[in-house]
Amino acid sequence: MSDQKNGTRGRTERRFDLDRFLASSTAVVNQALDRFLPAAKTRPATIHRAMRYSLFAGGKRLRPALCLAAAEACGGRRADALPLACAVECIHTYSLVHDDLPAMDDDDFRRGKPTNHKVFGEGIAVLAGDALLTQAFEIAGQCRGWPRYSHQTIVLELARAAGSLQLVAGQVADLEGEGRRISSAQLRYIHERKTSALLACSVRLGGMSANCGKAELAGLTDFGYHVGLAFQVIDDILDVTQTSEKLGKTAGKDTRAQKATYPAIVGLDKSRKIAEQLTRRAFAALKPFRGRAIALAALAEHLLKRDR
Ligand code: GRG
Repeated sequence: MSDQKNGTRGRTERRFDLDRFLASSTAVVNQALDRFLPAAKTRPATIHRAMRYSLFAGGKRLRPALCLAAAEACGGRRADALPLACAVECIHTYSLVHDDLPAMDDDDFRRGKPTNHKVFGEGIAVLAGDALLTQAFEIAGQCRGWPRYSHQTIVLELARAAGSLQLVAGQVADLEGEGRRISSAQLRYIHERKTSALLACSVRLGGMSANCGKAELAGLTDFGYHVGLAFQVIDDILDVTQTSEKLGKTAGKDTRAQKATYPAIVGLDKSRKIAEQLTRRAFAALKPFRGRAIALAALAEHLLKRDR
């Protein structure tokens, strides 16, 4: 996207140091996750080592960053959003561990390391994913509610994003679509659920932890939805344009698995344009924040321009 067109890049870069924001959000999230998870030596040590192996393998921590940035945009405190940011990262990591299993995407390489089942075996990898998903709800279960968002609302938000109507639904449609010709509408259905739902949940939970108002929550939902869709289009582009070393996961898998992706259906150039359009829609969703969502805007731009 050209700087002139979106009018955001120059502004966000002058006023906002995204690298610093990401470094500090990653550091606090890693410390908090370390506190929330049982120590590696806790019996049965194998499962705790396996959970920690994938959780601390070097993920980009984008969902937690979005959660913390959303809380800040709504005038909230980082400490209030932090447990929810950790819960979302546990769900995300579980989904990757299961996605890599031979019964799913069958991958040997993730976050720059051998996948969980390659190190611990398939049985333990299934259980590590299960335990990470459960851990997310244990963390969320310890959160307090806020005047506008009860404790129950927070837990429901996570459950709905991770459940059989969203994250799991996306994965089912993805699996069933392999080797088949699918329409752009069906592809959109997959992306909305497999990717967008958890990104939207991340920013919504950040807003809820700041006791945000109705208009702010609607803006965050719209922002998360469009950033999530753009994120997956870029992910598909990177799969065909980058190396495995750069991505930290096996490149070129979508083509080999005959997966429906935007590059496969509309080509690379059109896919880039679609990602730019979606990111513009995400910027537009931040209007109600009148400049307070600078970290979210910078993150949206970063996600569009990322190369891994
Ligand atoms: C229920 C058995 C069972 C499995 C569910 C839901 C699911 C498995 C898998 C979906 C996982 C998936 C691959 C979603 C796509 C989202 C995506 C592009 C993930 C990569 O996110 P990054 O780039 O990864 O943020 P890092 O490693 O940096 O955190």
